[in-house]
Amino acid sequence: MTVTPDVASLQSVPRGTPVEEILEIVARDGGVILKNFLSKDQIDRFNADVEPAMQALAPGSTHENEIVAAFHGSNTKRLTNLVTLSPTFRDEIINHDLVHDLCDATFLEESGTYWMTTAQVIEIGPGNDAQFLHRDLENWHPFVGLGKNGPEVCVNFLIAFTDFTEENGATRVIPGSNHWDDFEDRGTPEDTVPAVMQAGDALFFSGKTAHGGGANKTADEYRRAVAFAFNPGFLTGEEAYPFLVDRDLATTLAPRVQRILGFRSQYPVGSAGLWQVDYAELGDYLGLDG
Ligand SMILES: O=C(O)CCC(=O)C(=O)O
Ligand SMILES: [Fe+2]
Repeated sequence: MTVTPDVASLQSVPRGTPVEEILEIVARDGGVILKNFLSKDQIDRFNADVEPAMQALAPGSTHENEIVAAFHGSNTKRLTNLVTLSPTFRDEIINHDLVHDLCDATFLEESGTYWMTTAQVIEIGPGNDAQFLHRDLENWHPFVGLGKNGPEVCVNFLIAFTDFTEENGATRVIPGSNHWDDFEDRGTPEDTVPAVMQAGDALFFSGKTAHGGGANKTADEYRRAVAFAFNPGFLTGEEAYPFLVDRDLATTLAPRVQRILGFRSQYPVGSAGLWQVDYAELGDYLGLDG
């Protein structure tokens, strides 16, 4: 059963809002807009970092499965391996205090340590249809059945790297859908509200919240986001970063960044540790400091 949205639009919070307050809003509505999550300078530098790779990338999906290809978008570019491509990403964005504070508060007590499952540019071009509505926890299907009472298995920081308008494909969100009784129900476009944002703002939302990329109805505007998402340590991520990021490069990163990329071990609650070498810390095996 689909219900009308609990709130008419997503709440926005200014920089400096306490983590507990942010998480209260997310627990209630399913998501929140973090104003000025990145500075104008960070936006400009990141966009410059990825520009050559974005230019070289063709829009549309290479996936054979029609449903997956539609999900990826006909005139959408998706760029991964941002740790390698962007110094701004690897030195600043991925080491952002608010990201780590929110992930600590979300995951540590319930599940243990956490790691990054994806960081990808999603650039929606003119004429691209709306993405079908979904919940990000659908990637780990048993959690659909566990529904609203299941553990948090994914949180996403969807960062705006251009302004997001209703016309250019702002992400559509169903506030309150994190509380629905049946997570097989993804809702309808009429239930959604647009996450209108300025470049530098981020939509922080739960894996339990129904959402999807909006249609780009403009003639010539490109809507650029980075979806930057986390799993608890009991889940293994979508992208095999230890095989994408060079080991020498990894040694230059902050320890917590090394951990969320898989260069250090995971410690889920109830476990003596996973992602280890001979039952010992992977970071030790790799000779990392700290
Ligand atoms: O591009 C967007 O606005 C949302 C994309 C998304 O939800 C996804 O790919 O999982
Ligand atoms: Fe999504």
